[in-house]
Amino acid sequence: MYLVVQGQLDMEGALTARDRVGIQDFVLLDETTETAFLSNLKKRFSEDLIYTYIGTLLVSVNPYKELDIYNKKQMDLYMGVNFFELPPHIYALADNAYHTMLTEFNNHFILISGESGAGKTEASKKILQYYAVSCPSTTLLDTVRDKMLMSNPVLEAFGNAKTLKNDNSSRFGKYMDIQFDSQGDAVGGHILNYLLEKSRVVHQNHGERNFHIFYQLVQGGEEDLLHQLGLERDCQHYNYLTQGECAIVSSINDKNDWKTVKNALNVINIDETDINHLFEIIASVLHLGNFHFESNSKGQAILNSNAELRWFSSLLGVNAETLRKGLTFRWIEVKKDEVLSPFTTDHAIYARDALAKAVYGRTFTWLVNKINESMENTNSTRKTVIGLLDIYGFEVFNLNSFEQFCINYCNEKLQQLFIQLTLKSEQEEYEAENIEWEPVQFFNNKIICDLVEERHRGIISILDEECLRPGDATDLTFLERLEEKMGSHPHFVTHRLADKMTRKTLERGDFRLLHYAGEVTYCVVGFLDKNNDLLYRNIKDVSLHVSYGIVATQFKSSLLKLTEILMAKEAWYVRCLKSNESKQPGKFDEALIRHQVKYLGLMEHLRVRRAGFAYRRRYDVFLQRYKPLCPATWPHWRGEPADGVEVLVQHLGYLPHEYKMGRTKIFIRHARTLFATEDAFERCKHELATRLQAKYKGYK
Ligand code: AD9
Ligand code: MG
Repeated sequence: MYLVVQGQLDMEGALTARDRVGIQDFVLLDETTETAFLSNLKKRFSEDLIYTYIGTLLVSVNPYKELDIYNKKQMDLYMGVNFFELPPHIYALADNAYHTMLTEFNNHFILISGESGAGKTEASKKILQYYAVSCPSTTLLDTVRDKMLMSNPVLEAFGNAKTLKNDNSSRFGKYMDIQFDSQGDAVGGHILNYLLEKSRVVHQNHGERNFHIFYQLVQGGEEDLLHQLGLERDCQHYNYLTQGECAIVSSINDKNDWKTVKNALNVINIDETDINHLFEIIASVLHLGNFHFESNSKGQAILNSNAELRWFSSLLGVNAETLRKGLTFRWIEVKKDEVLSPFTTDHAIYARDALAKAVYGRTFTWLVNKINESMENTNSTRKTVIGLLDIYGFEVFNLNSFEQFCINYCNEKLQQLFIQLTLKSEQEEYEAENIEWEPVQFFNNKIICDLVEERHRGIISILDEECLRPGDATDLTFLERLEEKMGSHPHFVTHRLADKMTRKTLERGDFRLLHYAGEVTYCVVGFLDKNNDLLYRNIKDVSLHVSYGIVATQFKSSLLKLTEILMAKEAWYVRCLKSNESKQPGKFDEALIRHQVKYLGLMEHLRVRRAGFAYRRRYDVFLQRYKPLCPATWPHWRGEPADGVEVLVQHLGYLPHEYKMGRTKIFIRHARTLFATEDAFERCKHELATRLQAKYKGYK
């Protein structure tokens, strides 16, 4: 067994290749300093080699340009090949998860992480394509694969948007199970979605857009369709599309994307009637955004947009006059009677926007359900799954609000999961197995997760309490409560403390969290409202049955469930790094990358990997598989499995530093040792089969 560096042997003679393209697995690096790590990454990046391993973890650096490495030929190359025999690739990771799943018949997941714009969504698409294209197929199942693939453009149209960080930023979290039957056929899929950033429907910051689908419809929609929906072919006409002042983006082709989405909707079996409804809803939201309110002499809101009101009510099939009332009056109960109390224009706008968000949010959930129905595998044979997790990445803007708080909390949780599954459990296992071990220090972000989510004490609990407190609770009283309770927490900074610490000063309405990935200053304005996600009752009565609840708490419990789902599976990791802030092809911003390498804990991961053992197997499992390789263990070993394994590896010529014997398992330092054993096993199987065949022939 040998290692290949970009097709050349990694032996002394191939030093030039190694110098030029760096090393494909950081575990083999001569030193484990950050400088050596970055220099290797940079070397490879400059040769368009964006992937590097740390053992079985894949590090990916966003090239911001199309590379010719994602095609059928490449997929074929990686199919069924051992991890380290070819240059690192996302296909290699996908393939290894797949083959391990088939041989061990267990469930896996691939955790793709990194900050906004680092390449998570692209990576998840490449993995899905790999499974859809490369796995064995019977024609019957092709439709399931098509549906899985086509779920992407649809969900991206409705759930992604241009932000300042990323022109195609995911504004929802997505976990997708790909289900395989025992032959390895992809037979079905299921998506769980997490907290869509609904506020984007009604408000976009400068330089950002609403969800792609709105622009696709307005720019790409057929004349007839626009006419039928009462829409103009001009994004500038719609309030909800123009706040960011960048409806047209050079990197995005809304017209083409429209065609792709329409085609995808057909593939995933959404029927014509439902597709029409879907666009009617999108159009109705655009009309709703153009509702204009004026104030009468008493300061009461008057809806002044009859044409838009007519369009909205006819598209959604609701009564126009009831809606008008719903948006301009509040129903209050006085001594069991319902009395109408007029809104101010501010209230009316709030009610309008709340309705738009609710309509869009519900439509998104409906769409995910439809996609799930269409990918559902009705065949009840036993299956295994590979889960793909692609969520919104950590993000910091000039102004950060409730949405960033939720997104960054979610990233904090995933980092915690990574720590638990790699750094912590890995080291605990060595201890439990009595393997001599020099502990590697790492920053455990549990303290930040607790700060946010701890029951009764965390930020989310305090937010809920304020939301439920009758009377005068406001965003600022919430901040006061936070300051009272969190004031001395090492990861929480109030404006008073910020001044004391002479850090960057904070505005009065802000608080700052020291996240694992950096400092973020949050402005509390809107926290209570967004957490309540309140829709005035009378509007609910008019149009929808939308439940409202305490958003952050629901999010917290769905993340908890997700963690449980993931913990029950075998994990694979893709850590995506953003190469530069300006989305330039081939630009390697060293400071930016160094920062990500640090906070993602890549150096610690490398140290644990290097000091540790790439593979471990229970003695009985190891012996059962490899016993044909040694006369003393074949066909039966009568003693303890551990002793049998010792005899076996001695026979195979393992050197003392290459393995260690634990309490219940053998630990093997390098993957290549195990691969060599695996190769020997394959040859042995082949020889046995040939011998049996010959014997059988002779017998005949
Ligand atoms: V966010 O958290 O959803 O805002 P992601 O998902 O991490 O973010 P995304 O995958 O959307 O980032 O990548 C951002 C952009 O980088 C893409 O639109 C591509 O233009 C570019 N990109 C990312 N990965 C690759 C790649 N492997 N090859 C070429 C890439 N371009
Ligand atoms: Mg994304």
